[in-house]
Amino acid sequence: MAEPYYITTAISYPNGRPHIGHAYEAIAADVIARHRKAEGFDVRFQTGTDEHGLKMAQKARELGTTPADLATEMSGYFKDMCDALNIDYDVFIRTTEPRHHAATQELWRRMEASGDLYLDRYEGWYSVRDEAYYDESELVAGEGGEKLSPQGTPVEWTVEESWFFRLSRYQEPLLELYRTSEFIRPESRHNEVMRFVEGGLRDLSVSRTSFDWGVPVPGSDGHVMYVWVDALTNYLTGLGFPEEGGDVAKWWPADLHLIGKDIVRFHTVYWPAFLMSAGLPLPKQVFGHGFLLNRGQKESKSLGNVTDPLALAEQFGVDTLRYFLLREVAFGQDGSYSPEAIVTRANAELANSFGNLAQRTLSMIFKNMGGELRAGHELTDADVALGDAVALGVAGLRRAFLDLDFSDGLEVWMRAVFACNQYVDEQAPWTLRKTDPARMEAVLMTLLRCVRSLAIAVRPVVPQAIDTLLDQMGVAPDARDYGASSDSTWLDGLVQKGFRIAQPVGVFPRLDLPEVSEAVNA
Ligand code: ME8
Repeated sequence: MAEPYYITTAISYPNGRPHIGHAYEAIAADVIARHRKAEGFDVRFQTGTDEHGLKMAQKARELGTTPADLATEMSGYFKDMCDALNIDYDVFIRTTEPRHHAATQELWRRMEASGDLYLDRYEGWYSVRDEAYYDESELVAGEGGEKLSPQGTPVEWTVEESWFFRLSRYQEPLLELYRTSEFIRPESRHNEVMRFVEGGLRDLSVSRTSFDWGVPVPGSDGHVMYVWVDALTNYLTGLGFPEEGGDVAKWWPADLHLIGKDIVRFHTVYWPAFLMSAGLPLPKQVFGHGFLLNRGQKESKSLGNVTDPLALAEQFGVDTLRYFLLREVAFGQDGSYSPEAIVTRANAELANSFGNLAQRTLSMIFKNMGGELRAGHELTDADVALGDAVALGVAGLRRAFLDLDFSDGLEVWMRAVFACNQYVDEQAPWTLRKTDPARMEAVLMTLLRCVRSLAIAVRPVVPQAIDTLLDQMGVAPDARDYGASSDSTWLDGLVQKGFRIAQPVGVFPRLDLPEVSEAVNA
């Protein structure tokens, strides 16, 4: 039976429309999910929206609407984004769903039963934007000398009666977890969190009385849960928790929580502590990816540089955007994008290298062999060497992707594409047509097999284009995973069936920079 693999993204605040950071995270998670499927895992992929908390309540007031209506409208845009970017999730969770309230209240009761919750008074610096309390020592000074959170957001002195979670109890178990597993990745985030926890943990305020837009605390009138308690629980809600069997038994603990670097502390300190308290297994890994910057700058309304990810996808193509983001950004680090960088990368690698290889190969088979395929050619050293180079590139991509190292994986893959293009130039099948037609066929069939391997390898990143290409090559829809038959078995099968290559249609068009960038800036 296939091994289960459960991956989640953060659930986004639907207090506005999705931005490029949301698109980046969704795309990366989708590539991981598709890659694991291609590797033969039984995959479950969950995403959604985080609809409670002061931030939502304040935004709704500002817009003259209710938090529930705001959440419903904006959550729809997040779903639309997933559809538009080809994000193949299994579960989209909204934290306002009744099942989520039930799951969160059950987690609360379990933490209470462990003696980890107590009622007290809270005084501290609260940032609504971050939905987090900060220590005086963590604050930084703003330009006018005002106090700001370490993320640079405004803080207010807040006093309220609150339930507390005994986070201080979990310092040692957490350090033990970090030391003995690969719980936090990448390494830089692991080190940050180690240092933070080594510095000591204070108990955490986990309820609010100043507003009511949240999950009610069981048996404590007037208290709603701190939004992060409820938000983190979404990963269990989607599996049907508190039911014990079924999906919880099959999928929990999660294999990977993919999140951005700004919320690593919530996922690697609070979340495992809550789970330990409730007696539940811990997720296997939390990966904190970097931030995406627009020409090196953070997007913000005041700078006027906020980009709609769907407009980018429309301008450049969904597959192009997906490829660019994973190829350009070293996963885990911050990255930058611009129309020029997208076009340059897409043209150099997708259009001129892989697209051109596939197009040249199919069109020479169509023109020079009437589209007919043949098997059983005698192979030269050059043919065998090319097959080896491609096999190495594919294996390199798969290994790197398992390690979430997408840019390196794609680079190794691209080297194999270059090897194929060099082989075409050296073998010059267009001249062999007259001098040695049998050799020309061997060259074209070698290339066709290589194109198939390279296409299947990169399919998780650019699924639409690759499926269109594989359709033209007669690769059956259920034979597009890494475990599918070998290239030679596949070719024999096509020859037996009498499959013919038709006039090919290119799948990676060349992009034109001036037009594209004018359109984006318009
Ligand atoms: O943090 N580049 O929601 P959110 C890359 N509701 N990633 C970015 C980014 C950028 N410029 N900006 C944000 C929340 N992100 C909580 C999560 S999970 C139980 C609750 C990432 O809408 C961010 O790091 O502010 C997070 O992983 C995700 O987008 C949603 O951010």
